[in-house]
Amino acid sequence: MLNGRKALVAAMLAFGLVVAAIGCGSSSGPGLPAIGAAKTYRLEGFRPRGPVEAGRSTQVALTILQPSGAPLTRYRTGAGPHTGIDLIIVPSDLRTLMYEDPPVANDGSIHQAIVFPVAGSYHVVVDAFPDMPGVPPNVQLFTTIRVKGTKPAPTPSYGLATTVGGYRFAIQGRPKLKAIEAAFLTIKATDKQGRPVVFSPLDGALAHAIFFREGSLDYFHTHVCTARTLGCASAAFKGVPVGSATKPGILRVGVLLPVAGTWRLFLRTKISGRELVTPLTLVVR
Ligand SMILES: [Cu+2]
Repeated sequence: MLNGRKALVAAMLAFGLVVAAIGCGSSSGPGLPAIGAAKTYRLEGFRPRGPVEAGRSTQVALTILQPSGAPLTRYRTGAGPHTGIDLIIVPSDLRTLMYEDPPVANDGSIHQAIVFPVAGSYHVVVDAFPDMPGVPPNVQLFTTIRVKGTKPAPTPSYGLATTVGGYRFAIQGRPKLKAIEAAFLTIKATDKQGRPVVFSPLDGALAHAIFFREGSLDYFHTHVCTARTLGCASAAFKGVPVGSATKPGILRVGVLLPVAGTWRLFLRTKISGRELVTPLTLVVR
């Protein structure tokens, strides 16, 4: 049991944190040789550059440059955790989450139309899965988009249970989560009649659990899988005993969060052909 837990910690750290460090890069001032930058992946030609309007379709565009400076053009697709690249965008108040798997053009450029629902500052996570020998299984890069408009209504205070699209998602018990300590959450999903829901596979997993920390917007992403979903079998999840789902309507979600604080969990699932994003809140001591 202990070995399993240690392996979970190691593998989750590798997936969620060490890889994130690649995206941080090191800065180089004017006149200094760009030693750090040459070793890191980075975003090139990111758009939009200036503030955009809320409620209107906006083209988000980017290319990932490899440490060599060449654009990254080969992404892992198919039965991996994702379709090659995830574009995850959250407003800084974490009221909602936007998630896209944009197509990659032959030159490595990525274009995705996004409608930003309300004014605010939006945190952009580009989570990419390169398909090349000798590269990390995934690369995470971050940036910010500013959206103008009227001040939105206050963010709802999500708790341990949320109803979305008529389905109630409830974290069972009162989980005692600690920073850098692996744990599992049990989440029960029921329909209006109280019956357990039936999940359909979505992007290679039965559920995607995407975590952001309030304030700092630290990011962690894991999956719930069954024998029928292969989204937990890729190199990015090597050795991770990720969550499981053995009973209808019950998801077991593996959690390993790096720092104490309040974390918003966005649970992506598919029920009756409809994709749902359910916000929940967790406190990590
Ligand atoms: Cu996912």
